[in-house]
Amino acid sequence: MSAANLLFKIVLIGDGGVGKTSLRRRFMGEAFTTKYIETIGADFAVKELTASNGTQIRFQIWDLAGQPRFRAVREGFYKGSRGALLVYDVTKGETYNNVPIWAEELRKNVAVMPPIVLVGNKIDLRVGEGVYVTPDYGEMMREYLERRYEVPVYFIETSAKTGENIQKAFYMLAEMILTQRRLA
Ligand code: G3D
Ligand code: MG
Repeated sequence: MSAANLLFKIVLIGDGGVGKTSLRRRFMGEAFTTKYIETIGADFAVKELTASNGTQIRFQIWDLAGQPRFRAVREGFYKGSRGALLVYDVTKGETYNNVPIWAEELRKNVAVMPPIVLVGNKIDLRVGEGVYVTPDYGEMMREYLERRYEVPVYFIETSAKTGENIQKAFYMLAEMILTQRRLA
């Protein structure tokens, strides 16, 4: 099958400020253009990647831009997504607590629940004294999501500032989508 046929829409979801846009920018590199979809307050960019078995795919990466009007977003943003990066901020417990709300919103707006990469971002800030979300909590949330939605969920911690694990997060999602596709 040609690469043109392997275009997958993926969505970046999670609370405002957790680093969704930064993750995408890091992944894309500096030179990318986005298309802004005014009516739903979202934008997307396309990035090609090669999976481990050599399969060429293209990701159409959707990201909520600014403050969306939620009703319209529900209709247009999630539709047809084949994978999701669900992001929280390891320095803000509330963003971790809100992960199930985002998963539920995703489920309500897709015909088939897609595989998820759960991303604990901003690990460069998890230094010194403080209350942080630890990897154990990430793993607990991963298990919860997998059990509740019966889809593969992978957990990873990243830093959009240093670039740590950014490529791996997106490539894991690609592998999961391709596996789902083979099983379908
Ligand atoms: P969002 O798209 O989820 O709303 P953004 O989040 O990507 O706009 O990021 C929100 C703020 O967090 C930005 O700072 C951004 O630079 C910062 N940020 C994102 N990821 C990381 C990270 O991994 N580490 C650190 N230290 N900061 C990060 P500003 O100051 O521009 O609001
Ligand atoms: Mg953003």
